[in-house]
Amino acid sequence: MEATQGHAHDDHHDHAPQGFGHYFTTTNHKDIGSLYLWFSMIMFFVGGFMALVIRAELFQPGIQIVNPDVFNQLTTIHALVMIFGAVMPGFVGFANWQIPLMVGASDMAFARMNNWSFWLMPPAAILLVGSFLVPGGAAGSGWTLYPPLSVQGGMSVDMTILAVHIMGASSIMGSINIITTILNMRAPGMTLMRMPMFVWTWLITAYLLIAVMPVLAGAVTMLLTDRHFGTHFFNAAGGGDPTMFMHIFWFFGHPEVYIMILPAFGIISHIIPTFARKPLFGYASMVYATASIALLSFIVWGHHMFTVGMPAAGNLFFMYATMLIAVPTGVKVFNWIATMWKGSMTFETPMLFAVGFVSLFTIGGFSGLVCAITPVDITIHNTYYVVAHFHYVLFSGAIYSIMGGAYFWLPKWTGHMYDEKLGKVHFWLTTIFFNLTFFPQHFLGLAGMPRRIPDYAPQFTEFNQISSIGAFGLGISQLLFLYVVIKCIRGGVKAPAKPWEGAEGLEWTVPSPAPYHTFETPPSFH
Ligand code: CU1
Repeated sequence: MEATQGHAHDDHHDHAPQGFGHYFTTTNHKDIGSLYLWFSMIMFFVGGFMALVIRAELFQPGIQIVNPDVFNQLTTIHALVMIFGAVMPGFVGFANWQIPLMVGASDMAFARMNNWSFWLMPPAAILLVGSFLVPGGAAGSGWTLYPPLSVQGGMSVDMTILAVHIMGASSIMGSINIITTILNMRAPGMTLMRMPMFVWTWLITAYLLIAVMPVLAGAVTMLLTDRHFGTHFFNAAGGGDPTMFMHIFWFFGHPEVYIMILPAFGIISHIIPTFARKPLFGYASMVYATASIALLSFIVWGHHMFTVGMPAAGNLFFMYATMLIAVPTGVKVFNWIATMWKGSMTFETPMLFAVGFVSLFTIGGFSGLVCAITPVDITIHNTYYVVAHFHYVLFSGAIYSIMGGAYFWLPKWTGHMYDEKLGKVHFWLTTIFFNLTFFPQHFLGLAGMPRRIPDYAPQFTEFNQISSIGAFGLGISQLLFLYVVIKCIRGGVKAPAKPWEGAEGLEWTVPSPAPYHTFETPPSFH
């Protein structure tokens, strides 16, 4: 725009930041969605790099690459970066892009707060990753920050606590935005029980976040005052109780697990009907199963602490409550399979990731049931079996859904088709190397190899070497994903309005009769 002295209303345009600067001030849900997704991608590679250092150290027994302190710091920050930096922001990116489009809203309800929610994330990431550089190195207590180790640690623990606070604030604001958008800004005709499944899963996830992020904030604040203000919340010598931290932490931590998987269930519930060319089977049961999982997630936290000496009645309660979650989860898996049953299926990359999700996440679900059995867990607690279990849930669960969802919606987001052949190569390399990395860890755990230890007894060598080779293959394969995404953004075959033969309309994931329009174009309100 040319200089326009005397036209005050043009000033805004004259001073609007251009180029990347525009992203600092944007209130557009699509821009903010892209910011979250790129942030997630960067954190995925940062956390993945740490994982590769861990796997390099574990390639043989003995200490070769990093000392035990740095090893502990790597396991701690790898987890925090992947959970709070890669998985959660990835799903928030999908929420920003898709929820307004799916419910027919013009944008998120609080567009400026949306900008702030995102821009809180990079400082938190800098605090987390930068804590390696301060004297004493990053926090080495594990991502659970258990006292007394986390009370004794250096200033990196304070940086981690501050990072957790900032990311928690971001999550709470994001959740308020999502709930308000969904409850107040749906287009006429979009009743709650007609909402696409991804919207439902995020609505429930947002309530989980608002319920548990303040609990985590309380726990780490008590940790902070124990560290610096002479309180003894978690200090037995002062009348406190370190076990109490575990109870508070896992009251947050278990719902957090579902925060990282419910939006994945939503994404998968869009991909499978599209490529099976059948409406989602059991829409209402999917909604109720999601809500049941969310409610049950609040009463199972004790399954993380079967070894701390709870009464047998407590252990048994947490065991049975945990096993109960298999019921609604089973409903979902049944519904996905029933959706595919006799469908006219094709296997483009998003569908490969969705079918991979259903198969491999279910393995993680079953190993979770194994862990839930109190007497079994007492023997496998703190072993590699647990590491294998939660990587099946988080990688072939959460990450598979993020990648499948990215391939699924990239044509809509960019206007171009991605390279299908490379996408399929990416899926198969990922799936082969993922299983090579994590399946042997079940055997290591059952044989008694402890987690979070840089050295191990020689009989564990072979399975560790297989796992480490798999990890490097897995890490390198993800560069292909980055390449396919960049290539798709920069150009390629123009995507039609409905890239997947018209089968991806929202009517495929809502109950019949479908809404009278599918919001492919903004609905009119007169
Ligand atoms: Cu749990």
